[in-house]
Amino acid sequence: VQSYLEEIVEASRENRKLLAILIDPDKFNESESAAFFLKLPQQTTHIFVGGSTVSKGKTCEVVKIIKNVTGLPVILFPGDHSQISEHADALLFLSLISGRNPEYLIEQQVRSVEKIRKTTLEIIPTGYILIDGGKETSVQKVSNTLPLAQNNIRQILNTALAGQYSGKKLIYLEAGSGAKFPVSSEIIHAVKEALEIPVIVGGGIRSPEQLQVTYEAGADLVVMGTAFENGFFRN
Ligand code: 1GP
Repeated sequence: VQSYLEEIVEASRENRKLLAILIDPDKFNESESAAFFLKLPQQTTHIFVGGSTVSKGKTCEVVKIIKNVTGLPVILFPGDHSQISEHADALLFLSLISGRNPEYLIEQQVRSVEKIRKTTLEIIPTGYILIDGGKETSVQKVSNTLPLAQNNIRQILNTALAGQYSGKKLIYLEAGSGAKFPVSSEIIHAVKEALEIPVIVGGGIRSPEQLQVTYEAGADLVVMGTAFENGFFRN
């Protein structure tokens, strides 16, 4: 099997757009899981699993259920070191590089290592950049860091490049789950132009039109969560 990262890099090179649906384990309803997967858009390529805070043991439970109902790759998108499950396929090894809180730059990462070493998860180094989405999101609250302002494109761009230069394989531009407005096309375009690695964009993208706009701006992979919490677009 080719690596999950390689698949994303190749899609990016060939301009094939990817769509990840984000499942928050605490909000996942087991009895409706089969119906949930049937209603997902056909173009869905990945399932991401995670949340800023998730109750203990829930991630593992939910990943196992998801693996039973779909053949899509299941990638962990953990809010902290407790959200790691050996049953997933890969792990976004996130560093919150927009923030200045060592807890989410390196401490959680160090604390996750012993667990990760016991798994066969593919580890994908990812620079995670929190950008203002018009309201205080749970990433901001839990991480106790400030998002970068959307008009400070220079700072966002420099942060993304610093991520690439320090070896991150993906850059994730995050407006936060349930953001009032998503990351602007101007930001996505500027980051995509400058970077050599794939760009993930998420937060506040709710309609097929917004999804299209995000792709056109240059996102390689878009993450949608809230819009699918009931299994379908809530236009
Ligand atoms: C959050 O980027 C994801 O981490 C998805 O956000 O729930 O707003 O789609 P939404």
